[in-house]
Amino acid sequence: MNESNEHARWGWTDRYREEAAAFPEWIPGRVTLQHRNLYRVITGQGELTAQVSGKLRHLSAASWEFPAVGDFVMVDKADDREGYGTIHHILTRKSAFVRKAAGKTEGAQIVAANVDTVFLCMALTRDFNLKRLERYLAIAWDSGAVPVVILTKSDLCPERAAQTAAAERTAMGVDVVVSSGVSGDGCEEILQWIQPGKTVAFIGSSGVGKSTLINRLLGQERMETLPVDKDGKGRHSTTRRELVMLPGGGALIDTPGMREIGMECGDLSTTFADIEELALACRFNDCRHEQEPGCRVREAVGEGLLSEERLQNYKKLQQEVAYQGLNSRQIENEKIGRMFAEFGGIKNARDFVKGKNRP
Ligand SMILES: Nc1nc2c(ncn2[C@@H]2O[C@H](COP(=O)(O)OP(=O)(O)OP(=O)(O)O)[C@@H](O)[C@H]2O)c(=O)[nH]1
Ligand SMILES: [Mg+2]
Repeated sequence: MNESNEHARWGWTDRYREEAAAFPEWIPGRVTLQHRNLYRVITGQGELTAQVSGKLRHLSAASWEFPAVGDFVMVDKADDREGYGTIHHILTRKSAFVRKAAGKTEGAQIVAANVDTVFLCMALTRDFNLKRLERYLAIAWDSGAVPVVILTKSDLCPERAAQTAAAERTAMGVDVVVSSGVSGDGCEEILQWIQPGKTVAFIGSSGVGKSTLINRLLGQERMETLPVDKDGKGRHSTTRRELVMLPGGGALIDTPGMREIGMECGDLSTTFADIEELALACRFNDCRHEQEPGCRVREAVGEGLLSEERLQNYKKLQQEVAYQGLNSRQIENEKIGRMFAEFGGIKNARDFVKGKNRP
């Protein structure tokens, strides 16, 4: 991408430009699609099909270290094959929505990178599930992107006031939009987040209507959609994550419905700010809110200020976060640690830089 206004509309900012300047031999681009080890990358000089360089592959131990849809990357255009290239470097992500790989106990997977707003989509039908929403919110807060809750299929649910109010209570201050890809309900509101220079991603179970909503917002049948089965379950019609650059500026990422969303990462403190605030008044700093004396959280349950169910869900998620490995900040630290291993660790690297900067 070059310095043109057009690229700024795609989210290319000074922050990326400065980092990219360290690699003058390569050109910057943005990953729009991934299929196994092949990537589609859009650059100022057209679209390329690219693979990861041998060195980058060698340095990348975990899947989150490989390029993901939404990443800004430095690529080398192949001299011998028009339209092909090699990805040498991933520019530092400003946000990453991470989930646990389906069916595995470890291995974080990046669903979308460099997202400004993540639309957490949940249908107002049988899909509606506040516990799942809590999980999504925790992961979204940890990702660095701002969550917005989208309640879909409003045309199928005339009585939605109670569900909307319940979602608003769970989301605590996060915007909740009621929408329909069929009637167009809520679309104008959603479009307010889709601005030049911004990236949005749609996340949620299969069949909730993410792609239908995206088509409605785009005004064209850009994404494939499939009817839900007789149990109301989606059929995984979208099978890959894809970023679409909008003609008016801005980028939008459609994702396949998730079967499972693990708590590999999750910022519980924002999602459960009410409980964490109550916990500050507990007598013991490490209060587990079980039988401890002076527990303000249990008191609040007794007073009807907090539901027992919400407290149990908080404890369950807390355990998952504790046991299922690293959160994204730890992942980032671990990565930095590995990058500086040859200097004898991050501390030596810092001392080295300080020493260099000394007059
Ligand atoms: N009535 C109604 N049906 C909808 C709406 N949105 C989607 N549908 C239908 O629900 C089915 C699933 O929609 P999709 O857009 O494919 O769902 P998705 O969330 O993209 O699903 P995956 O790609 O599998 O993750 C399709 O038959 C759509 O026509 C809506 O707002 N109202
Ligand atoms: Mg879809």
